[in-house]
Amino acid sequence: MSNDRKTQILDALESEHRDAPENSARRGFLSAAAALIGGGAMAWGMTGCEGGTTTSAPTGATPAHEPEGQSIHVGPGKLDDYYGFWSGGQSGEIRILGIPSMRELKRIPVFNRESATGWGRDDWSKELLKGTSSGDTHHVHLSYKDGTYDGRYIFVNDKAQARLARVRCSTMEVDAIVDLPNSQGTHGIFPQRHKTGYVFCNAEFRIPMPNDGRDLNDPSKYGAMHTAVDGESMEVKWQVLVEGNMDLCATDYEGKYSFATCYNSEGGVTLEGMMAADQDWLYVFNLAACEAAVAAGETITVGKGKVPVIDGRAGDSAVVLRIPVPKSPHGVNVSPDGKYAVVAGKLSPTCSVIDISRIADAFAGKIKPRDCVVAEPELGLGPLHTAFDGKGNGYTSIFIDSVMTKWNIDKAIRQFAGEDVDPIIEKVDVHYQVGHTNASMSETKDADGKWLVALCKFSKDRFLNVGPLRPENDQLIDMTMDKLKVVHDGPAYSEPHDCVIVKRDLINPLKVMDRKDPRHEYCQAIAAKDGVDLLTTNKVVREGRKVRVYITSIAPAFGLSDFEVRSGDEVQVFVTNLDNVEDLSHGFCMVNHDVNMLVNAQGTNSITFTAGSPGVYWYYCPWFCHALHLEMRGRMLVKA
Ligand code: CUK
Ligand code: CUA
Repeated sequence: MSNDRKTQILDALESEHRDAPENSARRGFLSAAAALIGGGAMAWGMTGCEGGTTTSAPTGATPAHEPEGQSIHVGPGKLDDYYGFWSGGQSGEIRILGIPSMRELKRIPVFNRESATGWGRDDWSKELLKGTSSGDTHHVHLSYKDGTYDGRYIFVNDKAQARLARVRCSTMEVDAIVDLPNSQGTHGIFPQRHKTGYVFCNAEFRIPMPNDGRDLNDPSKYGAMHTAVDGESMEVKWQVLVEGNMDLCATDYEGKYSFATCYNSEGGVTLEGMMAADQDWLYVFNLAACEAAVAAGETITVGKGKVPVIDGRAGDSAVVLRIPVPKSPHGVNVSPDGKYAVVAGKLSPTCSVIDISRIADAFAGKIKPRDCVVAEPELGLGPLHTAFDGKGNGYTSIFIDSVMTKWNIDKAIRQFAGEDVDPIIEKVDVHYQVGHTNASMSETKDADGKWLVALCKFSKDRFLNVGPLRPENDQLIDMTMDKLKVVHDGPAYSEPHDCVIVKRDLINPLKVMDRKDPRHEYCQAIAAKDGVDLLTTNKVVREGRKVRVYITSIAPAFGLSDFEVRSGDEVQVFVTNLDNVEDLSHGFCMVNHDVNMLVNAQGTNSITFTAGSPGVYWYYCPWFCHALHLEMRGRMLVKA
């Protein structure tokens, strides 16, 4: 595109933005030209921050007589009321924050390699990661029971490598990673909400089926998979193949349906192609029908794959329904009462409200799929995701306008039915270009309307300049007053997409590891072959060129102060932490060998490396554990 043309389009988008800040009704779909350039976050970012729909006071300037609201100050030694579980985007991790303080409490390495803990370097994590060291986490969701969190598991996607990982809340460590077959760009995921049943995973990118070199440049033959993973066994159970792509995912509260937004019903492979149609779909999957099809063997296999695949490409069926929604929809969120699925229009200024109770009739052919839509309020330019307060209101993130729009679901339904009511309650500026949003307990039946988070993609000028790569800005908003109030700017490293905010009493992690930990079991199974009990033994076992070194640790000493190997040996070191003291972690770092791992209290870890050239190499405990922590070290004596 020529620079002139770019400037023209940017001007158009900017003036569209400037001229009509208060009147969203004036704006229809993004014009093709504006959308074309607007599709790049750069352009949106350049225009979106200037003024716009300002209805709240600028943050920082506190008007007189303002109600107090909730305090975000959590004093020294005090605990936050909520756990926030944040995805870490390209960092490949999950983060745990305290809410409302927004203090970062922990990073859980998932798909990344991490130096502090040795994740991606120790034996157990290497086995799970199968040689990869990068990932792209977007969506974190916890396991459910009866519509609320049961505190057992956290699930997270990897968009980069089409995987689903599970973290055990007891240890806040990954215990399983599953590859999703026939999938690229695994994006939206959502667990079932009535129990730990399936976790559904959407493939965002359409690919040939199988993707073995056939149909390379025939996109009409591409498809995408909606994958059902068993949240207990972490096995892929079945997949539904559809023709369009799938973006965000949601489930109902009863275990009947899963949902997937489709922004590329066109099957385009270019930007223009994907934006051509004014309507795309919300796919609805009928889970009982899916299970029946699998049980009856009405499935295909893709390539040499073993997973049963239901072919849902032929149009609406008992298995899959396409509810038309405008235009290139993004988020889908289900209201806490379980009644509505709210689909954000992205390139349409609307959200489509789907009455879940009507879906059965649509599957039965008694009504048209589109008749499931009971409201379509105009909320602003670029709606992406919706959170809820449990009081009948939605809070939709509006990317281009850089606002959060608070609106009333009932009023939106009445307006859609012809009544003269305005569902919009308020818009509050956020800074800048908000992507996801979530509210305390919003994804459960216990949504409590206390705290709202706007995960902004750009921070621009909100923090000290740290060079070209700036932090994102996760803004905390108090929902409890008459007006929404932004109360905190939270700089975040690249790049949280989504978060969930969970009442603290629902999460009860262990204080020290228990020996039922899968990592300990993995290590003990290897040790057992050498007749070694990890809890009592310090010993070196040689088997050809392989050497296994079993070491216990109690602050401030390792059970072995030296061991001897030969240069070029494959050395596997097991460290078992016998300290039974809360917060007393040890670790094992072998200098000059790229070897470093964490060993939690009552935990075991192992790491494998090749002994370097002859000489003395110190190993040491890298976690400050004792007044004599620096003395907690030993020597590896490497002979020629
Ligand atoms: S996506 Cu990032 S703003 Cu991956 Cu959930 Cu919507
Ligand atoms: Cu153990 Cu430092």
